[in-house]
Amino acid sequence: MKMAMAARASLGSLARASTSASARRVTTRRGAVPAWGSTAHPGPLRSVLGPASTRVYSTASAVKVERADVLKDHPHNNVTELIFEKIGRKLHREVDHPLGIIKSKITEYFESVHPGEFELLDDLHPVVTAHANFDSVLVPPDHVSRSMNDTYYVDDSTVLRCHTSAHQAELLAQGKVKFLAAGDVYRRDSIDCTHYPVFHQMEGVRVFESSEWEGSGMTGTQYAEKELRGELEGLMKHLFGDVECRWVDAYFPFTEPSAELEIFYQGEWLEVLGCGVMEKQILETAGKGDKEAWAFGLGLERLAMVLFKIPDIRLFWTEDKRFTSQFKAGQITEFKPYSKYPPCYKDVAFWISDSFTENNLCELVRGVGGDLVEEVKLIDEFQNKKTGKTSHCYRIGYRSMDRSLENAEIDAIQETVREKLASELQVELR
Ligand code: FA5
Ligand code: MG
Repeated sequence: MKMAMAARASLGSLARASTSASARRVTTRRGAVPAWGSTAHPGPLRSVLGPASTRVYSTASAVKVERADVLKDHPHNNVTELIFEKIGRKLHREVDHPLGIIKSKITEYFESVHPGEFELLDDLHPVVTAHANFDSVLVPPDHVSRSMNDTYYVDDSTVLRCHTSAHQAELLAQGKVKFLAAGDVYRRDSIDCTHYPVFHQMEGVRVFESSEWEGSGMTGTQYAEKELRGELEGLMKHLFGDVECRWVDAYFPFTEPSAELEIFYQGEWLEVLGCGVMEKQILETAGKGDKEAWAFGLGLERLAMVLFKIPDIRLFWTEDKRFTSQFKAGQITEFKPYSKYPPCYKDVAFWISDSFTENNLCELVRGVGGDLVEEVKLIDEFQNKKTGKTSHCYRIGYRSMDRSLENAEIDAIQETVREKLASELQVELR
């Protein structure tokens, strides 16, 4: 897991490519907070909100994404049919869906700590300019996350947002100083039970006036950092009670200092959010150069998996009643697996081409097998000394959440995968 997370930072994450898990410094364990700031959240939290039905967060959805908005005939368009089908599902806006429930829980927390102050935006358009997605949050021109290998491009200057941070600058410029922005985000990424090319994030931003840190004996940055850490630890307590979590040093182009929070789940550390003190330049551009701010971006699926004990990220997308009927607005209940159908594994080995990437392989496999694809894992790799060619062997795990798979069905899928590997990724099958 630690290794896998390090690899991920170089693939899809907005963190710096060179950040390796082993090189990161763990600063906090179990809510005790030594290095990344120093105080705990003030006291236990009292929910000031009534039952879920009295809350007013969700409004009618206005945003509608048309097929022609994203599946364009442009040489750099890499949006797939499968991705298009997911746009517009807006799982985070369904009050009885685990993602909607957790979104409400988080909103409720900020409402309890800052009554009436945080605004929730959860219907922002997922198709954004590359400028908003990258430049507005200072992502360098050569950053790996800008590549077509990592991001879904509609055309050269338009992308499916790969993080909710794409909205930071715009919302700040509108004059907002305390807000939460939740939405679906899109990334070409590896395939396993905690990664999916479409997932949901919630962004939080809080801007401070100089009068708030003056007299604290701290710089604005120190003050914002301390507040941020306290708020997020308070949030973890609000969501999980006594969960084991730790701070890990991180890098994001838009924050300094930066950190990630991990939660211990199913025997492994799971990264649930990234955060930090906003880079001054972003505030300056929004006409707020004399202020400080913190920002965080958390993965709603990751938190929901821990909270509801949902073992596979694909389950969030199922419309199977045995899943959807288990959850009710305002209630955190443990997921009861309704079946566990056996997986079916198929291996494929090939000599890679110069342009081969694992993300392209995952996209191709998912394009053929859809949500039956549970995992794509490199199980063997070697180089032929004479030819200099590199061989990869991948094990593809297929499993349905809802039914038993027929061997013939998977054989047919695998055969198509093999054909496409040769024709589309130009690899040499072995
Ligand atoms: C970001 O996206 C930053 N924008 C977060 C941020 C915001 C940092 C504001 C600082 C200030 P990152 O790429 O690490 O960072 O993703 C944030 C979270 O999204 C992760 O911690 C994880 O919970 C979730 N996540 C990332 N990739 C996936 C994926 N493929 N599937 C599911 N969840 C994911
Ligand atoms: Mg990260």
